[in-house]
Amino acid sequence: MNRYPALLSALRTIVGEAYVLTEGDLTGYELDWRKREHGKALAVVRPASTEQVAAVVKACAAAGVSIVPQGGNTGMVVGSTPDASGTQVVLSLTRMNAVRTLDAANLTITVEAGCVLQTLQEVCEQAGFLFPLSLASEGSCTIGGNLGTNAGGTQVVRYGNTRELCLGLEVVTAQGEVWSGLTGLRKDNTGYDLRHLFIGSEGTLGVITAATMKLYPLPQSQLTALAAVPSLQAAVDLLGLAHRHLSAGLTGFEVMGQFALRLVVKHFPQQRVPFYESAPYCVVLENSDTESDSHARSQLERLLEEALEKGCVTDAVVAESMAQARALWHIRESIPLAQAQEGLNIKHDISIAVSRIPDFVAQADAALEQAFPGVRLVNYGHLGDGNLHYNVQAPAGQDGETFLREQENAVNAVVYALVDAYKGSISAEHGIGSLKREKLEKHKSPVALGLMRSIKTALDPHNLFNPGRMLAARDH
Ligand code: FAD
Ligand code: 2HG
Ligand code: ZN
Repeated sequence: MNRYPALLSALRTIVGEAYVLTEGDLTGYELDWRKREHGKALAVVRPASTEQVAAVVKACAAAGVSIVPQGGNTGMVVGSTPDASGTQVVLSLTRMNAVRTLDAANLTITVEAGCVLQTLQEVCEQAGFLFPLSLASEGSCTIGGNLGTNAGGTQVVRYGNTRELCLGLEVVTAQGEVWSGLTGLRKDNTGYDLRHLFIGSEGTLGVITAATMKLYPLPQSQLTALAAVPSLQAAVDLLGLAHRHLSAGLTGFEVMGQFALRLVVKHFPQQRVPFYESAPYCVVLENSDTESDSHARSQLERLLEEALEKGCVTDAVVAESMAQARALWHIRESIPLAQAQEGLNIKHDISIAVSRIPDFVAQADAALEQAFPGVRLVNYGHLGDGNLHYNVQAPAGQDGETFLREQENAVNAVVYALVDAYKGSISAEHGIGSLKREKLEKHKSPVALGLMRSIKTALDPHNLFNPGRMLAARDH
């Protein structure tokens, strides 16, 4: 017997019988990507328009039922799935996936929140433009989720996070009103910039229904290289050289530790992974060029020659074709999947000033090895942005679930104490969700937390949207 029969009936009237799911297998909506928590939804509601979203929000608010906005459900911090109470509505935006307009002269595209990122990239490319946001989950994550988390990915070094790519939003507020902010203006200083409140708010302040995003010209050439480096310091030195040689052409700079690459080889044996056996780290870097392929190649070759001379690279390969470039990127993108195959792991999505990363990692590696002998460190990520996925896997032969249950807090304490000491961030790109909520309270200043609570209370006074995520529900 379902609770809230009147609400369910109202929701069916708003979106149609077929789009209010209460029975059958709802695992895809209720279980997070990392399989950390399996919640229970009152219903999964799938609206087809902004008007329907507004009506759903009003109906839920009237019934006192909270809403969990959801896109592709690829989030890493348990923020897009319902809690276990069976009283929350999952509002899935995936039916709202239309491209509304593409303004070539203004270099903007306006798209609905449920559009899958890869679809958006493809639409833009077909029209002769680049939409540069790129993540390994792009085949299923949505632009609404990307905005909700302010996703980063592999092109941030040149184009910035999702926030930097967004020029306007359409949002349904907690009062069920529609804020239409899809201006596409690059300059607009008419008071508080509301768009920035909703970006990165993880579904706690409003439902993003559409967005106007920036477009870029397609580069003439995109060249990818893989380089073996003798140390993390050498990778940082290579990054400095890459900035100097490639300037704005440097569009990606990713580091991969040896154990991370071993996991790729183990779980995806069909992939060819150069250099990993002999180098502690490898780097994937990309040069995008507006001139020509030969110009891009000569720039990249000059960079690698100097890096080899200086000893910050020991071996390197430059992709000869698009297929080879994709294969090199595929190695990097396979790491999270390989790690998931290896078992549950403790993720640390941290950022630290690039210059301090080698010292941080040396200290953190030593502290963890001493406290948890045999622990396996899966260190990789967006070094160009100072963002590491400094993940910890149980010692070989130990069950991941048990390791997490018994040691997660102690492992986190070691890593986050060092992150604080290095003035870094405990969440560079994945957000807070429910997984890091208590950590946020420990690592953010009371003043910052107070301001965040004031914003939540002002925009969502009845705690309708994603309660208990990012901020504790009792705070409002
Ligand atoms: P969901 O997981 O559905 O939701 C994420 C959050 O946004 C939730 O809090 C949800 O409530 C909120 N939300 C969703 N839609 C809306 C909306 N319309 N309005 C308001 N709030 C909304 N992340 C990175 O930053 N960089 C990476 O490189 C990266 N790589 C990844 C690789 C893999 C293999 C996987 C599985 C994940 C990766 N992620 C990465 C994490 C994840 O893909 C991103 O956080 C992504 O932006 C989430 O999009 P989504 O549509 O799946 O959102
Ligand atoms: C990536 O960069 C993602 O691949 C996932 O942000 C990171 O699984 C992770 O820890
Ligand atoms: Zn990442």
